[in-house]
Amino acid sequence: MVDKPTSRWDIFCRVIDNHGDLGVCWRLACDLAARGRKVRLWVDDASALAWMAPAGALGVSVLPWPEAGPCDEPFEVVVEAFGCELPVAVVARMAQMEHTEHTPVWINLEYLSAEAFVERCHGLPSPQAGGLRKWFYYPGFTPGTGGLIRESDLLRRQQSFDANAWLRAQGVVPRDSEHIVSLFCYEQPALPALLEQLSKRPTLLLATAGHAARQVESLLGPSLRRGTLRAHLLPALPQTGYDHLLWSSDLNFVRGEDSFVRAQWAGKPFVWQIYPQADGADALKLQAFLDQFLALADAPLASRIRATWSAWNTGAAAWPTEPEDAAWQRHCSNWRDTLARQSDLASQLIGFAAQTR
Ligand code: TRH
Repeated sequence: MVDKPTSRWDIFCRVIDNHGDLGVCWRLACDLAARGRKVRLWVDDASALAWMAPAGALGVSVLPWPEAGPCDEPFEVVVEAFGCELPVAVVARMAQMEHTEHTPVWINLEYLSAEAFVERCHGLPSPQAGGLRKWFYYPGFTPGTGGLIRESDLLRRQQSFDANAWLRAQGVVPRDSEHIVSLFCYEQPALPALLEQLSKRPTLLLATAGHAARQVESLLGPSLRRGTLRAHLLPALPQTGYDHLLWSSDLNFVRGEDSFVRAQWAGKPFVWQIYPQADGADALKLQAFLDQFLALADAPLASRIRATWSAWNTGAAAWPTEPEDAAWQRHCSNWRDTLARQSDLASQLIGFAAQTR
């Protein structure tokens, strides 16, 4: 049974660039809806949902960003994603509702990071004009944070997933000895070095639509082959299909925020291209994650992974790790199991909102 005070949620999302802002908000909206909540997702550019979520989701309505003028009555919980700044009318309406039984809980859902400030700032209130309070909510990798999006049936679906059948349905037939590598990246100066290394072993490279497919095609030419490497260019997949791609691959190259998290749930070796930031903040964020992720790894494995991730994020020509590294595989599956023992983001948000109201 759904507890009444948190049964209806508004999520506000502005698309800054790429697909992560909407990708995270969509997954969260679906996960809340699957737990019996009614969700309105307000977004300034919903166009990517045409391929990311063509079937929509029961319990989630997607609405255009409310421009100036009177607004709909806010729901019990209002999530401002990534500090996107709520429409003025929504804040004004919430201020009018202040000190009534209908006052919404206003939560600012922050970007994911493993940096130390996350545990310090998670769940802190921030007083706003009009007597309102906004709560800072940080996803993260430790019990002292808001956790990660993990649908209740995610790991069960993963266990019964038939990778070969899914690949065949995409028109992809791997050969017996081939390693399957998925590629989702930004502009990537280290790609030539990676392709060179992959061309020395039987590899099937599945390049996602956009930057990855374009760069692979331009480096390999129309044959999409080099040595024992062959590539396949994928269309833009629905989010569920992208998860299936991660589960079907032996090694996943991911980027941004949402694909990075989903690769961790896949439990397979992954390499993260961090979203580049002008002030060097990306390097700190990358190191903070590696420190947590590798805390229990043995020293030789940790240094191989650090070197590989560093090459991928700095465009270095060297390519230190072998895709078939068994210790790397074990480490990623143990990491997934550790994360799965923590409470997920939607459950924690629901608990937090109920407690705060
Ligand atoms: O697209 P990203 O780089 O997104 C972001 C944004 O740039 C954002 O502004 C920034 O702040 C953030 O990174 C850190 O990468 P991300 O987060 O992995 O989002 C991609 C989404 O697209 C994710 O939900 C998975 C989805 N996707 C599909 O649904 N189908 C596909 O075929 C692919 C390749 C991705």
